[in-house]
Amino acid sequence: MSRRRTIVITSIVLLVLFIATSACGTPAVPAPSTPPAAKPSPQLAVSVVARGLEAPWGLAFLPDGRALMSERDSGKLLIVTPSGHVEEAQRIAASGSGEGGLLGIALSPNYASDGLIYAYLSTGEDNRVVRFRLGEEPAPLLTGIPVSSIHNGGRIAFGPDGMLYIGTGDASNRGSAQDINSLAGKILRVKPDGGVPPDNPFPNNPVYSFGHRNVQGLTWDASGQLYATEFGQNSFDEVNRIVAGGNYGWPEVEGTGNNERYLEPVTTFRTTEASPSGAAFLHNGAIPAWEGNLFVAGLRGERLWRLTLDSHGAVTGRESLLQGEYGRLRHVAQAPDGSLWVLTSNRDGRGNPAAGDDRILRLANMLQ
Ligand SMILES: [Ca+2]
Repeated sequence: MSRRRTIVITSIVLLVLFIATSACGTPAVPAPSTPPAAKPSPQLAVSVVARGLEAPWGLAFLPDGRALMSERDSGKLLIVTPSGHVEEAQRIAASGSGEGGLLGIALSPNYASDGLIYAYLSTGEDNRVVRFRLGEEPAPLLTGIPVSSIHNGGRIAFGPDGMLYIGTGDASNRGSAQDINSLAGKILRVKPDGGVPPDNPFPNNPVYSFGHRNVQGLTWDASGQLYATEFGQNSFDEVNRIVAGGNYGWPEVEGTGNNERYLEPVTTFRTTEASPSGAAFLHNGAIPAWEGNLFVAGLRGERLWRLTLDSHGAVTGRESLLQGEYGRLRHVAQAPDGSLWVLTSNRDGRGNPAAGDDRILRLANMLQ
């Protein structure tokens, strides 16, 4: 082949390639479920606040800076000081098997004056929310949430509106998630006394959103918008932006469904890289580079996800933190000093506990 002929053929090939590329229109964009990597994190200081815990689950900070923490299987309510001293406050009667037990805890927004603690726990008959003061016998606040050995939900948190939000699971009965007359597979919203707020989306019904499989993470951004994490079945875990009365698709849809009847997650993870439990936004935190970011604790994924969001709540970047370093992670919460506390869950029957497990980790800037 002559040199000239080679040049002609090469030119034709390039022309064809140019036309083919132009015909594709805009360049390919990443799928919504795999946003780009977030800007790298600052140098982190990770320290162990406390060790020797057993399947810690819920965490709430007292006004004096100490933390209340629940252990799922022992039913212990522990008090943890910022320096890591751990003391048992009381035991709560819970009788769940498997994923059930003593789960989420929350403090009354008026805790300094009323001293009220809320807890989500499993009994032989149901999952329920109870209320009590330290050292007192818990009284039922909301009962009849379906219970099973799996999918019990369990995270509770007060929203900026002063209402108590409760993440539940489908308790192995998938269809219940679409039934607004069942408390399973929902996010519930009740008044601090357990009553139904008059502005709930369904009259006289604690259901706030539905079509959830198993919600174990609830957190609000700086504008007061609620986000929730949810375990998928085989393929896709979800982070959802929660609106009143919204249907999030389970069991018709897992992950992104492309079905206008259901609200889509803001991001999805493979179940192997997440299995997301607790979640927290960082507000006025101790790590300026992470301000406003959303953190999600992964059990099976054995990592802490960091998500960046734009002003519309769309996920613009993701980063895996602590991946494979501390095993399964159950929960993440912002401490009063602005650092992040992370609970491991290696003694929950599904992990490989290391010496010292379970632990509370503290994440802060290296410079501090
Ligand atoms: Ca969904």
